[in-house]
Amino acid sequence: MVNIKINGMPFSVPKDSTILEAARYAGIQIPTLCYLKEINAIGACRICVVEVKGARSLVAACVYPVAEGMEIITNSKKVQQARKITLELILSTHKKECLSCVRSGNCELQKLCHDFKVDDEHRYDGNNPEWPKDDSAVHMVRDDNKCILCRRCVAACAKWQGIGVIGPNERGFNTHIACAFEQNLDEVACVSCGQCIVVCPTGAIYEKDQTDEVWAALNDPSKHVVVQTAPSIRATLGEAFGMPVGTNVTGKMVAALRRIGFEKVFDTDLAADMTIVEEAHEFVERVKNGGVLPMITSCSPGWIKYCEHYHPDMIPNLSTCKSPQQMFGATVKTWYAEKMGWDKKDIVVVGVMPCTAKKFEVRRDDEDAAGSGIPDVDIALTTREIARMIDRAGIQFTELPDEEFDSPMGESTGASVIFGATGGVMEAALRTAAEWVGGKPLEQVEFTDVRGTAGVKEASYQIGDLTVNVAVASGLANAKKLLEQVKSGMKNYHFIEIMGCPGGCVNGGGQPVQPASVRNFVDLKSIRAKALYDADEAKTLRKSHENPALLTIYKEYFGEFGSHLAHRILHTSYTE
Ligand code: HC1
Repeated sequence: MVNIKINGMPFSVPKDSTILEAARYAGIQIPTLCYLKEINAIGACRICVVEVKGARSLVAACVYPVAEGMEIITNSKKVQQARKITLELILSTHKKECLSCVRSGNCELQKLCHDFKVDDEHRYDGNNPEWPKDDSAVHMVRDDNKCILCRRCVAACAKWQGIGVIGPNERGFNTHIACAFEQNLDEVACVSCGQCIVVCPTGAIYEKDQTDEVWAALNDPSKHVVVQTAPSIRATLGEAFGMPVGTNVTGKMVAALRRIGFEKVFDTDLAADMTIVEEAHEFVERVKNGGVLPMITSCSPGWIKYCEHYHPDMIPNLSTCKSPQQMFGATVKTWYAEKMGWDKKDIVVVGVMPCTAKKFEVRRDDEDAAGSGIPDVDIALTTREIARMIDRAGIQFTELPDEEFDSPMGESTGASVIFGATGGVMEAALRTAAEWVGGKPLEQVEFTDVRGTAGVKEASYQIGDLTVNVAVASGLANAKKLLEQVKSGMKNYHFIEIMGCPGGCVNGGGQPVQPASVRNFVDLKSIRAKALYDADEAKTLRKSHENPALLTIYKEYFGEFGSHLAHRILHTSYTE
């Protein structure tokens, strides 16, 4: 520990802290813009400047380390003036469309301008380049006219995901963030994960909004509009309405969707249970018949795109199971359509997903089980988009009663709800595989070694006669490390779970945006995941193969797990 003074008050703080961290220990928040914990400590934006006694000029708190006896002033007139001028300079190149901007009310630049009383937005206006919007990708739009060059998106893409398809192009006033050689995003190997969106402090990057398409379907009396919600949405949607991180809002979410006007409010969790029975069946078959191992999970579309682009040699290792989102849509447009006497052409399936890559997934080839080019899922919305729909409908989310999903496709087990956290798919699959192979009920359903937010986890379990080696990775930079170890023969696994986003879907690119002031100091991934593990524990049924609705669907339609029909409707293929 070292002894320092902040604003004249003595504090003892860990010796390796930066001034930013030390101030936080002392209960003082220093504003930031470019800083992102662990991946973007570059001291570039100068918003976090503070005075240090004896230093020749103001220093950037995010990179400046504390030292014994240091005296720091975080809010002097000089500091406040410097921050205000910096904000005015940032505004001079910022497209000020604040009334209609998708981030209005949740923009870090807007909040700082308010806090520092920037009352002349045009003080330093001059001639600026105009950048064309890049809306070439299926999932997102980049508007460099709102970019403040903080480089958080560049760091997220390169360091969390190990991809690096964006970076600064040109110099000086012409500096802008784009793909190499000014290619459009749809021309490079972007995997659509959306991690760049959730770290952007302004409205420079955002998902392609499809809410108008959903409103149009809801207003069309010839359509049956069915909504499904991914496992993690219940643990995050409340944040969009000011509720604490980690609040489980399942009941209010269902109530809100019903009030928006969806004819059926169903749960993707049912299809997560279906994924598990199909995947566990596929795994057991591969082990018995000498199939390709390790088998790797296939429900994260960002991971699938990454595998196809960057590791096509591993495609035979991918499970052929469609993701739960797609299995759900395929089942609605086959079994459920028949049961309800609905024409599959009149059904609109909307997914509410934590993930921007799901917008890409719905358009993949081979995701049209009902045939005639009818997609399994019509529209994938992010958590943020459904929150905007709830707002537009005037629904008072926090005041809603708790309601239940519709039957039968709202029934699920604890195994499915943990899909939203890294390790959850593996744990769910192990619960089923262990029971099938062991031939007797599992006493202990928790596989805790695969829980937690570490980027890579591994464990070995005795299942029947086989010691099954498993690994779990989240975030594609971690996935890359793991795959390299597998390819080199350094590691020998039977089953691997990979999720594209660090921490899994709870931290997906479609989740509510938390500002850096929260993101840098609160472990969003763990707190959101805890809500899912608590939901699992509260369930009576915790193994996918015990889901009664699933058993009915197989009895009435698919037959055995892994049957020919199940393969045709619920499995998919990949392209190099
Ligand atoms: Fe996920 Fe999945 S868990 S991919 O992580 O398998 O997006 O939440 O919906 O499809 O069920 C995401 C989450 C989600 C699918 C499921």
